[in-house]
Amino acid sequence: MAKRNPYLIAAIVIVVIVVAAAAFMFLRGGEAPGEAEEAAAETPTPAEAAEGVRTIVVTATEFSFDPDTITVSPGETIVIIVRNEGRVFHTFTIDELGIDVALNPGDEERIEITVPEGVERITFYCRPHVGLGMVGELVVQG
Ligand SMILES: [Cu+2]
Repeated sequence: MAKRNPYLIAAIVIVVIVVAAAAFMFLRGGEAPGEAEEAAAETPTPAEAAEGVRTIVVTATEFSFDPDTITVSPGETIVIIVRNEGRVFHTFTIDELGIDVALNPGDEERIEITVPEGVERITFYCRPHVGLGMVGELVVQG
């Protein structure tokens, strides 16, 4: 009877484990990118959800934002998803924070905002339609 070589058995076990791990990672890697892309636009990332970052969807139409008032806390970080559901170009603009997002009809953009301390209100508006009352505000409370 041939005596089994313990080193050979150990080597075979290691090869089997490595191959299984590689196959597992390959299968997972094949699925992940598509899911991540789809989820990115509308839902908070896992990190945001874990940290309790609020996500607020704001729709822009002719000629208003809905909602047009958002209550926030000083120092809070929020994510605003702006969707242009109208038929003309709109912007979501906040001068104080250097935000100026352009949206063609059907566009959607994700904006992360950290609310500064020491302010009571932050106005957002649409550049072409501010004169038509297309404005809103972040009301800072707390
Ligand atoms: Cu507009």
